[in-house]
Amino acid sequence: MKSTKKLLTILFMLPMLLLFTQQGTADDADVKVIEMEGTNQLDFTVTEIEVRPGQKVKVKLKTVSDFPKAAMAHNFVLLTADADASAVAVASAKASDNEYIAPEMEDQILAKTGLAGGGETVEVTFTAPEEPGTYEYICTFPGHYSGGMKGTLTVKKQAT
Ligand SMILES: [Cu+2]
Repeated sequence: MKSTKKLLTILFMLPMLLLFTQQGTADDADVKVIEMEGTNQLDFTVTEIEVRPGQKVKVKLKTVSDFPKAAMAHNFVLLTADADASAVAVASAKASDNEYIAPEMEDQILAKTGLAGGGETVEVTFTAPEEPGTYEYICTFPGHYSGGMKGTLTVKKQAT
């Protein structure tokens, strides 16, 4: 009698265990995909991103332009909370041999793509910071940050 009850309990719990396991898998695959374009007007078409702490994020950036890549290309560079965006942009604008990323500024960079010329798409997958707050992202192609090419990634617990 007792063992039957035990067996029933186990049988009852099995589906729940499976459910939990499946949910775990679903969470791992829960990547927030952000698709945006970079324009000749030096804009990201998405300037505000909201994510949960530690969420996996994939940013895809496509450059829409007919100009040659040397004249018009974009990247997505996510900065640390206390980064000096202007300093990163100014230094990186000189790093033409390193896809416009100044090596000495890497400690202020959380995630970055390569450069996308017209018609090209670049992407990066990263884990959002655990610390709630606002993180700026910029394009480090010369003149683009000062031309207004930036946006903010907000980490908050109730992000949608
Ligand atoms: Cu740009």
